[in-house]
Amino acid sequence: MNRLYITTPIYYVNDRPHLGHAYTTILADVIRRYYDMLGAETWFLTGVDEHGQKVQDAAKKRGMTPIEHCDDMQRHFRDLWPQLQVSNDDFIRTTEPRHWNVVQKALSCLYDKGDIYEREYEGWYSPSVERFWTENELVNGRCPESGAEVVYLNEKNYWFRMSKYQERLLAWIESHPEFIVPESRKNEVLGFLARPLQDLCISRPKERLSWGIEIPFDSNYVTYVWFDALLNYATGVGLYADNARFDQWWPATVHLLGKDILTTHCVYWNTFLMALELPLPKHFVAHGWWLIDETKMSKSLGNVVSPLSLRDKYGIDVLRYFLMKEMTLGLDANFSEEALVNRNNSDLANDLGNLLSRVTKLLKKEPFSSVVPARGDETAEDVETLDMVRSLPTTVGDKVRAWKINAAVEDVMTVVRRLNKYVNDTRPFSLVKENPQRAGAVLYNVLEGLRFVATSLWPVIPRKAEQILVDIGWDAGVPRLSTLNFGDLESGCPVQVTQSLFPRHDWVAGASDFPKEVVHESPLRPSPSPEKNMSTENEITFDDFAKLKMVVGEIMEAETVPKSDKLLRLVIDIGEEKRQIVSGIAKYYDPEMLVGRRVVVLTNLQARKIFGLESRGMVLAAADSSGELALITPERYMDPGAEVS
Ligand code: ME8
Repeated sequence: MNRLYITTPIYYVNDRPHLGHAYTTILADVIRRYYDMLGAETWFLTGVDEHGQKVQDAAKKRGMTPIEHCDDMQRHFRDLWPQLQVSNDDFIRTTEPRHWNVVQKALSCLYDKGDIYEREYEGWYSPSVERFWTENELVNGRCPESGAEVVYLNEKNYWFRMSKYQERLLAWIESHPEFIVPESRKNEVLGFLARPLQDLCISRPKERLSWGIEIPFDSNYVTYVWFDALLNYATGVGLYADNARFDQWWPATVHLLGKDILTTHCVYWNTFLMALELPLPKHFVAHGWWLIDETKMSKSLGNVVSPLSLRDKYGIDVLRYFLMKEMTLGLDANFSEEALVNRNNSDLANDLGNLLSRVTKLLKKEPFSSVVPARGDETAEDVETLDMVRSLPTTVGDKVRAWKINAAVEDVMTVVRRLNKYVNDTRPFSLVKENPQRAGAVLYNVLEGLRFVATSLWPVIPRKAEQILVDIGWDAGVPRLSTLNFGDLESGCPVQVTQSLFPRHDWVAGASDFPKEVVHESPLRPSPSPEKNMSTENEITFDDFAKLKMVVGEIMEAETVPKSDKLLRLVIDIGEEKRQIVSGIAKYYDPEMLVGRRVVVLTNLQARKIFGLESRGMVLAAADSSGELALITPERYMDPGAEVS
């Protein structure tokens, strides 16, 4: 496989991210880094789900408009990822114009081909999970999924002919054994599909829920949040906006998800794609839950663990290592701070840290003078250990391709333990007196072993792995797994000892608990801006204001202006014409990300020449005190040319 397009679910912005969200996103990052090392071209998308009842309710609780709430909350997700060493390529918000466009086009397409139809429906509606249930599906008269109250509704809605695709989906799952992983989840989906599939209600009347993407053929409705949310995966790589890019990345290689959202992904999403005549993703990988005291860690239960508090206490590499090692694909895992400390002490401090410090400390002494010793001939004593080292990239690569990250990490740790045994058996610390050459050859083998280990663990613990490589005298950057070659480490390169690379941590039973965070005990509010002195000195009259002609425009083209790092050349459809505008936003927006966006354009600004290009008009943006810039966009879909006043 030479290309990987990997996604995480887009998380609801009804609350802050917790360890469960961090797990899926770090897992995606680790897989992506492994594929980079295996020589693939990769693209990694994550983001946030901003529409629907949950978000509307959360905004209301905080006394904010939904978009104010989303603008504020999305930062907690967007800003978290770099702090956890996650290197996503794109971060999508479902309120972005690029996404509305896709959702509305997809809805129109399905409506035109008759896969969306109108129907009066009477039944039980669960506001908590935003869907209808039949009488038989209710459990003790309540929502079977959330346990919350249901209400009886009679309303006209739009429905997607999901039932039409049941047979095709079943046949697809059965003929593609790796489509849904692990097997237990595949069987769950097959079980679901063994019953007749119902059509899916994909609209919500605005009088009940206004926070959503308007249905293009009926302005009294917004679309169901899942119809909107799932399409993010296609928006993210240019569906209906950039065909070349879309063809490059679609179908997605893998959607990662928790087992809580299996049906929406494996049934709803695949049937939407079939109806839209788009290829299906290659794999759905559903992991288990992080539990606290045998209960799912979740925002609504208020038992969530903050990933940043753990990072601050133990360091990002320890946290990433623990999360990747502790959860077996498909199974639930219990989180406790004690387990994290134990895992750190046994694997990182004892096994790996000890191996590294034993050899680097020995190499500081004579006759080695802190440099990589010469490689010797391979003896019978070496073969088994070195064979294990040499086959590590292949065994790790195989496990990664099977999405078994914890097993890949275990393979690396097996080699670490083997190398420790090799040092114990060959005793280079005693051998150095009688046979310094052989002692040097043993140490060379261990250094090479550590180079294979650090490279194979780099996706999980990038910082520490890079430090190990430097310590053992390798200064050529992180090697690719696919090109690792035993013997490439050059003798004579400097070796160093880094103190406390893998410190032990103490765990005193009952002394402290993990940093639990009960989210929203008091509503989160953005910090109030300092009082501004609203001087009347610069007031303008209404007539002055009326002179400004501002309209909504859609960006058709965007490219950098040669020799300028600030400017972009934009072509904007403003309704009756297309305008070329040169705008100073290059530092804040990638040109690719702008195409399809709707912006506000001041159209009657005198034309100017900027860098030799005629610019007719101005794109409006806001700047905050730190100089960060954000484009002004209409709050919902508007045709180009709509007047702003
Ligand atoms: O479901 N253990 O968003 P969400 C492991 N917006 N992973 C967990 C977890 C736990 N205890 N809790 C959450 C939504 N997760 C929708 C998705 S996608 C088109 C729309 C992770 O904020 C896991 O990946 O409820 C789970 O599937 C996801 O967060 C749910 O996030």
